[in-house]
Amino acid sequence: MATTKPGLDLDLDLEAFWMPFTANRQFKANPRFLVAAEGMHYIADDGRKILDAVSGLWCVNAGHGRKKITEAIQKQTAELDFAPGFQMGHPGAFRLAHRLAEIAPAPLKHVFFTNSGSESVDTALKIALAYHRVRGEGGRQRLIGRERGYHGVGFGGISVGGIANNRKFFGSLLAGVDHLPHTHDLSHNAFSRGEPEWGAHFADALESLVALHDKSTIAAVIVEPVAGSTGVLIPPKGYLKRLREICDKHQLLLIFDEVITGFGRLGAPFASHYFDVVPDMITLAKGLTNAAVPMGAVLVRDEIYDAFMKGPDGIELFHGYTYSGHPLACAAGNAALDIYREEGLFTRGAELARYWEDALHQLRGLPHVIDIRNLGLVGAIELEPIAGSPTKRAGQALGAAFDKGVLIRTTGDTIALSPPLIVEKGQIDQIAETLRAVLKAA
Ligand code: PXG
Repeated sequence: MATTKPGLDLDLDLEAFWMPFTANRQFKANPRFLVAAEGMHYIADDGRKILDAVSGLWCVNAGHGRKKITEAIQKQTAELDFAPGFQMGHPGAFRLAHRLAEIAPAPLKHVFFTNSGSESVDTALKIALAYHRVRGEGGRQRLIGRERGYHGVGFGGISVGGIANNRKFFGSLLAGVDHLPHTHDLSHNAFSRGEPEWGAHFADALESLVALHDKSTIAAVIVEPVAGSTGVLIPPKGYLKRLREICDKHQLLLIFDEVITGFGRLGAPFASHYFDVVPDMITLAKGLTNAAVPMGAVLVRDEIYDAFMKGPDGIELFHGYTYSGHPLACAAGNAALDIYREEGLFTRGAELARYWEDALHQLRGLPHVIDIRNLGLVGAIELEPIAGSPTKRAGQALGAAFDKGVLIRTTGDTIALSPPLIVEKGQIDQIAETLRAVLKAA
């Protein structure tokens, strides 16, 4: 296999890097490189400007190459490159935790740092199990996820997750996990604008799981408020509130996985604010540092933290990572929060949501478009699969859009869109017009 791409001024060994979630052979036969980024754009290796309609991978919420973040990282690495996080502290981590707790829904006042969304999810699941144990209900060991859920790739995350390909290769996973049904039903909800009217009753499946397993065996329920990487599934009106009520009734912890919905994606700081539903823990990553340095976090409710702090002297939670609260990540996180605040990016999505919605729904009626859905600055266009070749139609659209200068994301046969929150209306038009041209030809 060729080790260099013709025209690319780099001598690259394409085989050494086993690329994540990538068809390696296909990519390496026809590689696509991004070599620089600024604002709303990437620069491809052929020098073309590519409009980023997906915030990298749903993570560069404030746009690319933000000077303030770059400078904060540079300053931090010159001053204190690393500090051990076990039995030692550095100010940046405490500062960032405090600021996150200020933004979080009121009772979630404590922050555990990780390095990714996957680690945040596994951390939250472990805290849930340990919490029930320290308060004397160690029988609550069952975890409940949802079909089509994506919670990263750790063993905890794939166990509660609901995407078959992410699970089936990896053995028996965690024991004692069950799943709620997903809420996606095009026969009722196709082309809904915002939250679908129909489907809150899907939450009642949690009552059935409680009846089946008994509440005394269930520790926690984890869901994405809006499922992202499984195809942008918007929760039906009232669904999340109902889940919260059922969790309260049976003392189940409710975890919102806000790795995608956090940091302004829906036009509010977190989805929890947007839906006015307060979970017991929130998992974060991605936009936390505007993706400039890997970092994740779990926001934890007072009562949970307090239960641990009342235990015997010594380490309260036997969990943590070498890089929990890494100084560079904290510097990037603090700078990202400054930008989100100064530029009003937590609520900019709300101002643009209607324009975004209209731009996307104007694509209704194009060939093979079977659904369009949106919320805040997230959107999806679902295409009818080519018979016998699922994912191919959307995959071709991705290639065609890239050739026309717009980076989109696809999952199955759904095009997923989540532009940086600094997107301008003209750029929303460009995304929609590019997709119109691509889909017309599909
Ligand atoms: N939870 C959610 C809800 C996510 O979306 C993770 C956890 C895991 O985060 P890390 O940082 O471990 O990857 C995610 C990640 C896509 C795509 O294109 C989505 C994710 C990652 C990569 C690609 O849909 N989400």
